[in-house]
Amino acid sequence: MSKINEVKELVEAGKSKKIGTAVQVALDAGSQPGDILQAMVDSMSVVGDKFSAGEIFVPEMLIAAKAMSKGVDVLRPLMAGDNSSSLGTCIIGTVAGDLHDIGKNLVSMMIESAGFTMVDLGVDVSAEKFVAAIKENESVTLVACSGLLTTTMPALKEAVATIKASGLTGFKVIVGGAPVTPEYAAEIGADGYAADAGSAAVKAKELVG
Ligand code: B12
Repeated sequence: MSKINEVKELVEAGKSKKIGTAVQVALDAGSQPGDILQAMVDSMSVVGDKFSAGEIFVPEMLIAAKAMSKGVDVLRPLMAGDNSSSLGTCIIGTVAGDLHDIGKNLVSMMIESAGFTMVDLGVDVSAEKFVAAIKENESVTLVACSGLLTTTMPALKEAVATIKASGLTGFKVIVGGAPVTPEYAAEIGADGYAADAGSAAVKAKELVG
């Protein structure tokens, strides 16, 4: 089995203790960090499909998520950019009622590598907490809201509406997450949308630059 496939299988099986070494072995064997990351993202899709099919349940999803996070920890230093932070501060969080953070963390990592200073509010972030963070932090140029559940799309809408109604200015709002479409992003008044972490970084630069 190729080293990268081993990483894929360990994520699917939720083997947190083995994943760090497996990622390192894949890197040492010449795999690119981006390819290893993509393999882990693919694993999470497989896990989601198995959950949909009733083959696995929430605990299995959770241990797979933990394994992926451990794998990402090994890749993080290799994916980071120059950290010059010249594009200002980006506030990021997963919206209220939503506990998914892998995608948000990847988006955070890539936006950081594009030159932003990140302030990560974590998961289950209320609209008011986003607004408070914009007030508390200096030179906020971007607010990024993540939503992974169809049931939390209204929370995404509320976050954008509350941020826009706050009267605060000087930043753009970008939204994303699996159920979010460019049309929905536009409909709720977001300034930008991106489908994945790589394009989120490109869009972030475009919005702020
Ligand atoms: C892992 C996981 C969990 C873990 C999360 C752990 C964690 N720390 O994140 C746990 C076990 C907690 C969980 C719980 C639940 N989950 Co869940 N989960 C998943 C799973 C398998 C993987 C998600 C993931 O990490 N994907 C990998 C990342 C890299 O992809 P991503 O999140 O989509 O992010 C990318 C893009 O969307 C985008 N992006 C994301 N955020 C942002 C933000 C911005 C600003 C931008 C620009 C882009 C962007 O860029 C990211 C990187 O490329 C998905 C299945 C799937 N196919 O996604 C189900 C899934 C999302 N979960 C689902 C469900 C139903 C649930 C539960 C309701 C289950 C239950 N019965 O309790 C609960 C809800 C808990 C809650 N209140 O949030 C459904 C959602 C269905 C729907 N359409 O609403 C899915 C799709 C599974 C399924 N097929 O049914 N889950």
